[in-house]
Amino acid sequence: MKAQTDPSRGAAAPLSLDQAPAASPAPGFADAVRAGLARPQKIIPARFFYDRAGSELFERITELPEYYPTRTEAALLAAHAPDAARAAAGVRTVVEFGSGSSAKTPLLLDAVRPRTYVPVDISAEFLAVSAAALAERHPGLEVVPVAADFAAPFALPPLKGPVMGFFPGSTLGNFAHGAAVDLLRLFARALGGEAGGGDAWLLIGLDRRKAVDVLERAYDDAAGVTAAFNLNLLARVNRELGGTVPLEAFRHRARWNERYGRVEMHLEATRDVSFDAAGRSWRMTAGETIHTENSYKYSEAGARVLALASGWVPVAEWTDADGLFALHLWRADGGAMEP
Ligand code: AVJ
Repeated sequence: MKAQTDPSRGAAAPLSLDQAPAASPAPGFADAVRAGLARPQKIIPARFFYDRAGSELFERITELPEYYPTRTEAALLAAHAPDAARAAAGVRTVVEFGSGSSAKTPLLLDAVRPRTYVPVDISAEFLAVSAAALAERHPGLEVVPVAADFAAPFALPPLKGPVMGFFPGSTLGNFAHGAAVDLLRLFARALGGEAGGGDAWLLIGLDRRKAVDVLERAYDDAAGVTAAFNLNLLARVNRELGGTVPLEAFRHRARWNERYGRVEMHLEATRDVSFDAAGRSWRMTAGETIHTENSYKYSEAGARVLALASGWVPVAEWTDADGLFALHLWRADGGAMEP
């Protein structure tokens, strides 16, 4: 890895994404790109969207007129966090998975008033900033940040129950159904709810199925922010993996896949291209795509099956007037033996 030594670089005019300076690769990124680009349908996993530029672009997505999930979920939380707090009475600890900037957390903490808040996030930087802000806003609240990838088995500090997990943002939508069940089982175990006889709850936000044009517009906005978010993945390959991907030869695609019940994002080659990345040479033909994200959508019935298949019992569901998004309250089923 070459160090950046030219001091004029940081002061230069804003760099376009593909000219940005080299950066050290995120753990697992090179392996994921090597494996993903070698497949017949090329893929790069969605979790690599979120470098600094990608996280900033995602923040802009959440403010777009077409991207309804964030503001709809925030309104649902404002309206129904007190209902969730009443249903799950006596919660002492709230654990948030993938807390990120924790923008929605105060709405929940104000209603539940736990003693301890445990934000779990892969970004230690995000964690430190948001943990400090929350501690200030909620005097007396014990904040115990955990820097971990919530999608891999991770250790939590000993938790005082009852515990409520909080998983907003329809983040679960990025996981295929089997992986979603695995993750939800992991949450049940981590929160002490499965077979441990503990009392555990999960408040989870899931985007709903709806008209295809509404879904596709939410992932292909008029201002092109989602396109920039998707293309940043290739810019990141260039920055971190010595890539020579010609960004102008790719276009953003978002399309609903009815069979799987998901919005897919792809990066489509607009001409035959060849480039280097992660120590290999790659070729793509015009029209070929790299699949970069799945965003699964759940009907009410679909969400119920998901819960019951993964160790949780649906207790309540709150949705907006247009049925765009839903907040679900589930309770761990305690591992009771069934005949
Ligand atoms: C953060 C995974 C919930 O799937 O809607 C937004 C990410 N991708 N626009 C989603 C995303 C494109 C978002 N999640």
